[in-house]
Amino acid sequence: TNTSTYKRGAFILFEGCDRTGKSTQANKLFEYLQIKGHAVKFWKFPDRTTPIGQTINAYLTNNQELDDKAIHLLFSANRWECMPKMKNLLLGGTTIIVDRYAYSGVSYSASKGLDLNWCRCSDIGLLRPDVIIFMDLSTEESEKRGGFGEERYEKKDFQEIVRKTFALLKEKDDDDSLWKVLDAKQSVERLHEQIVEISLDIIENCSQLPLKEDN
Ligand code: Z5A
Ligand code: MG
Repeated sequence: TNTSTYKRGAFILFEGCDRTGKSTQANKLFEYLQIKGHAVKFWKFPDRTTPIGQTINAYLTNNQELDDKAIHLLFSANRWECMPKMKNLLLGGTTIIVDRYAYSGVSYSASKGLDLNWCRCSDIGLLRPDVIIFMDLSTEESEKRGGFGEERYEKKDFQEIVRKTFALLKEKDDDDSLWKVLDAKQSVERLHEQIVEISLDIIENCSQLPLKEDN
């Protein structure tokens, strides 16, 4: 192939605590890019459709108990099982919009008291996103949005710790310019405008760069 004209897709990741609007914005971005004629796919973690994902779902809905480390590794395995497909799509020029990923994996598990560095180990070598759109919202605000309290981690005090752990991960990141922290309290439309701008820029700028791995 002619490397000067070859363009890979971008890996655009949405992260953040509960009810911060990740899925709303990820879906809106997906629709926008699709209408504009981009090759684009949507991916959500946990992917509850696979056998591993079904176990994760049983755990999150409080239908199954699992050791904290065992469930952490299953969340991670759920990402690993998707890597070949995701890699092929990106190399084939398709942009993927991902709703939660390894940063959720580490933040939620470490917030339960597991060692942060131990938590990071099982995700080493996964594809690295080209941008992390971090939806930041106070726990007071997210609680107002409803739907809180049905799944395992949906408790205010816990969410507070998760938010701090996400902030720590950003701080520890070798390349914290990857993180775009947005004030998730803004309107859906206002946020969408900012996300479109960030995403078009990333799609353009990463198209000639090699895929990177998480470390
Ligand atoms: N988890 C983990 O432990 N380890 C891992 O490795 C991974 C995940 C990948 C399930 O995740 C749980 O798994 C999660 C982390 C853990 N723990 N919890 N709890 P999930 O992604 O399946 O969770 P979810 O059910 O999709 O909820 P969510 O992601 O927390 O919500 P969201 O996607 O951020 O928000 P939303 O659905 O777009 O919006 C929430 C509500 O707010 C909704 O009523 C919207 O209409 C409203 N909304 C959205 N935007 C706005 C604005 N701008 N203003 C006002 N209202 C808004
Ligand atoms: Mg969601």
